[in-house]
Amino acid sequence: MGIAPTAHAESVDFVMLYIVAVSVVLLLGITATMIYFVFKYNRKKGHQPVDIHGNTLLEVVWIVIPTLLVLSMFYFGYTSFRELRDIPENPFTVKVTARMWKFDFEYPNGKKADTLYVPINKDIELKMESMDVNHAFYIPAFRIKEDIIHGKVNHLYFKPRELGDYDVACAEYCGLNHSAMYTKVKVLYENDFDKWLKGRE
Ligand SMILES: [Cu+2]
Repeated sequence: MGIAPTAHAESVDFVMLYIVAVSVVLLLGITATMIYFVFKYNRKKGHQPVDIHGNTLLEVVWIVIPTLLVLSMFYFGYTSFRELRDIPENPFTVKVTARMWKFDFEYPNGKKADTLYVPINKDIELKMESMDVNHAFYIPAFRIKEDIIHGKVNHLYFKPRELGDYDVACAEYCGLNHSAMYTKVKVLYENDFDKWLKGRE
């Protein structure tokens, strides 16, 4: 696995791994304990259940540990969500228009394209509108997705740190050719991007 194409993708992957790791530890721990107890406290061996009601230490442990775990999941999830919502000052803004069944991109100088070209290491803001039904703008490699709702302007923010071509998909069923509603985001060096932006093609 290479380096994640955005810092945000890295934090999303971290939250995912963290939650899966905690879940696996709990699953294995609980299952192992359960199986062990089934054999150890087998009634046929003469064991009688013990009343643990009022055991303060036990109650504190099973309240505090799960609470801390759940709060830590919330903390990591929320901070990586904030990265998407706190758009830095003066981003490079591209207008996105979604319609059945393609995306159009319009740049500040009026240039239009059906592929999203962006410069590397710049804050990119998408201002997204729909001409017809609801769509969703999804860049799986960047771990970002936002609905495009008819009659509303929605925003998406990212900062690419790796050159390359990444898939863009519509992620909201929008009719017959929804499944073909794909394009690319192409991350270029800034001078290549400027050349493209000023050029005719
Ligand atoms: Cu669509």
